Order: sequence, then structure tokens, then C-alpha cells
Amino acid sequence: MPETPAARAAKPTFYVTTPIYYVNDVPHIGHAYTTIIADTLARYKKMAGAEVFFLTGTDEHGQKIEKAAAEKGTTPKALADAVVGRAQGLWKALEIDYNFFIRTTMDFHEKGVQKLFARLLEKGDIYKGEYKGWYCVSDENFLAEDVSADAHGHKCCPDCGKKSVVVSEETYFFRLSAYQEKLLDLYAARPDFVRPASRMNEVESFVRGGLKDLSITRTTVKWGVPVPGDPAHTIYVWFDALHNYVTGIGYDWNMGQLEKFWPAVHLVGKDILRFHAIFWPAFLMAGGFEPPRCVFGHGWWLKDEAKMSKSKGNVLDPYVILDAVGPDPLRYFLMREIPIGLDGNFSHEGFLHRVNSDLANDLGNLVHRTLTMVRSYFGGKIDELGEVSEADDRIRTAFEEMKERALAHYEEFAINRALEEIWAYVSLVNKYLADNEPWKLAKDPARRGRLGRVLRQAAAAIRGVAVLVAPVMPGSAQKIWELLGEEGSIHKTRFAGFDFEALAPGATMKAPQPLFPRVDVKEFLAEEAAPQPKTTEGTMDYLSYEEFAKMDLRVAHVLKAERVEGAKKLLKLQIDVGTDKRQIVAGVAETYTPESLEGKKIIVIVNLKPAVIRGVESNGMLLAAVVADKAVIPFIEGDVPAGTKVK
Ligand code: ME8
Repeated sequence: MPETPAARAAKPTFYVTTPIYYVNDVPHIGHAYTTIIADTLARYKKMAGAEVFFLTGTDEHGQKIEKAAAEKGTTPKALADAVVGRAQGLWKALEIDYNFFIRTTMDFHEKGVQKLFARLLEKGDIYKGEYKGWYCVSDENFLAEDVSADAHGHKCCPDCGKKSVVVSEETYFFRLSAYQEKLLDLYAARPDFVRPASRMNEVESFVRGGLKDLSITRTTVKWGVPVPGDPAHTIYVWFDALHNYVTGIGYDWNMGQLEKFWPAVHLVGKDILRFHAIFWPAFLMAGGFEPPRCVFGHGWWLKDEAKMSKSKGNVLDPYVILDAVGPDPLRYFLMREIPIGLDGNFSHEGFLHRVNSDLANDLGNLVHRTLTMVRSYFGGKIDELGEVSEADDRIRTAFEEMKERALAHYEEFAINRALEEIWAYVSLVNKYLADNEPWKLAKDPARRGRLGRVLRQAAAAIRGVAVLVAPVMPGSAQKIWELLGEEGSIHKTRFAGFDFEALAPGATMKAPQPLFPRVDVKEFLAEEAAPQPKTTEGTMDYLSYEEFAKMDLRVAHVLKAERVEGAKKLLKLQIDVGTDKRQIVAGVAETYTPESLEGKKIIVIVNLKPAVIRGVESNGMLLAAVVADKAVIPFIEGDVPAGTKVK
């Protein structure tokens, strides 16, 4: 039953998944993290020669979504459609190259889940009974029996802290208790089934503690897959969701593909490790499938030392960073900063420091300097190559050695360590240039061959670096590839046959372009604090009229305007909105002086939640068009009183 190392080696395929994300809200940096890890590993595996399938998607059923939709005054399906558009737009912006995006509302998935449910029912792994227990709606999970009640007899969810509710209902159970020994056998046979190793112990001791049968249907939830033959029950969202990993790759519609790629590597946050390392292999064994290849439980990104989560409201919108610096710096930072498995605290200062020092200074400068010299001394094409010195040789052998170590780290999912190795090598190449002083060699025509050799060696090293960072920074790696005069896609390169010496013979290197512009920390932070327009490009995020009508737009008269200290882009405005006078902060200082706004009539959303921006309170937001990062305000002409509604 467990996959043997020999079977694994004989199967040059790699199937990687992310959790399917809930659609109760739009994805944040935490979701982006898992998805970027999966994309990096998928890209790495392709370049390592494997055939890869990468699945991601959305988890659209259950009480949580039902409730979120009701609160937003919409239907679960409409909410899901809108969030899916946002998620797909974000993955595109982050250059995530998945093979399939599964939605649990897809017809074939629902049918597949029903079929598997029916199979287990027939086998006796699912049976009907009565359940009474405490249930956390937010986490879609029953509380363990040992969770104690508070003074009023209420139980709170140990994971999210929210009050749970008592649920009593007729339900179908999955016979989880029958899988306790089989799971323990699996863990014993495959110590790397759960990674990192510390998490394996946690899972194993939970299972040793005893497994109870699991309630897997609800009569209280309407928004779910109906139990086949008993539609008063819907299938529990986790039973439904976990099966996406088999339906998404072919169960019941492309069995050949499923067989070819299964078992999968599941990347999940540590919050949902138990579902994946205990329930899921038990469901799979019951259904006659092999258990997953491995379940990797990664750590959390924290903000201000608390887990970034939608329910806590401390999430970071990836678009703020994407709009400022593009996808690769964010991908690099998330992959470099912490080992997969540990938690990390996200700070913008930390992020910008990495972008400026590792990307702009170390790699960006190396590429820039080298290409500038190739351009100015050789017109882009090195026409004379002197003898290879010991130092030149060292640059090549150091690359080969580094490559072996970096690839071994990638193979172990230690992406941060692979990047550390690559950056140590970037420093070595920078030092090589400093030691060999090509700018001095260029002054002596007799040393032209030596000059050519040094620059060519630096360019070959850069090419090698680009290939090794391609899984993490796909766009930048491609750019470097082309600047060096290479054609085609760098992603088609295979690590195994990669030849350091094979730098496009005779190709013309291009003039350098800024790869990773330095970011001004102060300016970025001021910008980040300003209310951000959400990018919805490429999505169909329709608003209902009711949603639009919730916005209270009014004509406001600007009474006074002044600059916000330390923030280049912000102005503080005192405005009259008819019902009251109030203060707003607006990112318009680059197009308007404070004086030019006084006495003007503008349009303001007056019922926007108040916010503190750079320490200044803001009670509303003005409307403006943003052209090349500059705000242009539509002023209202004529005699329009303050407070007039804009519809
Ligand atoms: O749990 N740091 O969906 P979800 C790192 N639908 N990763 C984070 C994170 C953070 N602060 N916050 C979220 C669900 N994540 C279920 C999954 S799978 C069959 C069903 C990531 O939208 C991390 O991967 O709550 C975590 O496991 C996942 O988002 C949870 O996403």
C-alpha cells in the first residue's frame, strides 16, 4: 500500500496541490504563500525533468460560505464566482502556472464526491447514526470532547477562539476508528509522510490518543453536496473538499491522468494538517486509493505577531506590494525569508530591506554592471577571449558545486536554503569582478583578451544563476536570459544538461534594463498606509445594485487642506459633507497643492469605515482617477450644495 522508494523513482511525475481556499473572502498574503511554494516546486520539478501537475482551487460549500453570502446580501454561488475571479486574477499577477483550478461547485466534482460517498456507504465505512456535539461554524469543525466549557456552559473553539454551538442531528459517520492502526502503520512505514518531522510526531500522538468516528453529513446546512439517495443531508464540507485532490486531476473523468500522477504532495498550512494527515489518508484507504506521497505542513505568516487571517482582520493585500514592485520580489521574499515549516513575521521594512539588498544591490547590480561593460567595451558581443585563469576556473567550479547543493535543497523543499546558496554565489561573482577590475583592463588594449574572458565568465555565471532562480522568480529569470542574448524560454532549460560554458555563442547581449529598482522605504510605507484601490483587472467582479447602493456618495466642499508630515503623497482635508464637517486623508499631494483644493467641490464616500492613515484620522474617501500613479480629481462645477447625493 505505501509507495516504495523504488516505485517513486520509477515514476518521473510530480503532483503538487495547495489547499482549496474558502471563498468567504478574497485571498491574502497567507494564501499567496502556499500557492507560491507550490508554483516554485512545480517549476523546479519541471526543470528537473519531471512531468508535473499542479492543482489549486476553491472550497465553495458549507455553512461558512452560506453565512458569509447571507451577510453580504448575496447567494453563495454569486459570492464564490466573484471571489474566484479575484483569486484567479491574483494568481495570474503572481505568475502562478497551475494546470487546473478546481471549484467544488463543479459538476464533475460533486458527482465524484457522491460516487465515493456511495462506495464507502456500500462497504460499511460510512453508516447512519445520531450526533450531538459542539460545532465551530467559523472553522467548520466539531470540537474535541476534552475542550472545557466556560462559566456559562459555553465552549469556544480552541483554534479560533470563537463561541461554538451545540448541534444535535441524525448524521452519517465515517468509520475513522477502524483506520487508527492502519494510519499508525502508514506513519511507521513512511516517516516522511508528514513533514517537517516535528509535525509527524504531533500527528502520530494525536492518532495514538484514539480516533472516534467522524460525522460527515449535515441536515442543517443546505449549501453542500446532497447525500446520494438521502438529500435531506448534505456532505460535510471537509469530506467534500478533501476529495478535490482526486476529482481535480481526473477521478471519474480522466482516470488515466489520475493514475499517472497520483499520489500527490499536499502543501498545507499547519492549521489544517490534521485534516490532511489523518482524515484524508483514511478516506483514501477506504476508497481504495494510495495515501498521498507527503503532506507538508508549513508555518504561518504573522502580522504584528498574530496569525494573518481574514477573521482577525490583520491580513495584507498582496496587490499593495504587487502594484509597487511586481511579483518576483514578493515571491523571492516569501521563499527566502523563512524555512517552510516555521512561522514568519511579515514586516514591510523587512521586505523592502531584502528587495533592496538582495535583489537591487546584489543580483541587480551584478547584471547591470556586467551588461554595461559588455556593451561599452565590446558593443554587446565579446570578440576576444583570453586564456582561462585559475580565478575564472574557480567561478565555473564554484557554480557546479553550488548548483548541486542548491538543487538538493530544492528537492528537500528547503527553498530558502537553495536561495542562500545562490546568493552566496552571487557575492562570489561580485567579488570576482571587483578583484579582476575589468574597468582597469579596458584601459589597456593589450589586455583585451583578458577583459573578454572576465566579462564572459561573469555573464556565464549570471546565466547559471538565472536558471537556478527561475522557479522562484520566473519573470526576472526570463528577462535576464534574454538580456544575455538567449532565445526561447528559460523554463525549458533542464538542470541536468545545463552547461555553464554554453552561453549563447556569438549572441549579442542587450543593454541593461533595471531589473529590480530600489524602493524608497519611507515613500513605500506612506503609500502602503494610504487606502489602496483594489486591482480587479482580468476579473468579472460584478456588484449587485444593492451592493452599489450601500455606498453613500456625497458632494463635499473642501474647507481647508494641508500636507501630512512625512508622507509625500498625502493631504489632510477638512470637508463639509452637509450633515457634518469632517476630516479625510487623500493620496493626491503629487497632483494638487493644498491651496488649489480649498473651495473646490469633490465627491466623497461618506460611509466608509474610518481609518487612521500615517497617524491621521480619515473619515471617508474622495473619488479620483489614477493616471500613471497620479490622482486626478473630478471636481463638481456649479452651485451644488454640500451633502448632495451622487447616484
Ligand atoms: O482551510 N500564513 O481554506 P482557507 C500562511 N478551505 N498560510 C496561510 C495563512 C497565513 N497567515 N493564512 C492562510 C481552508 N494560509 C480550507 C482548505 S483543503 C481540502 C480545504 C493558507 O481559505 C494556508 O495554506 O482558510 C492554509 O492552510 C490555507 O491558506 C487556509 O485557507
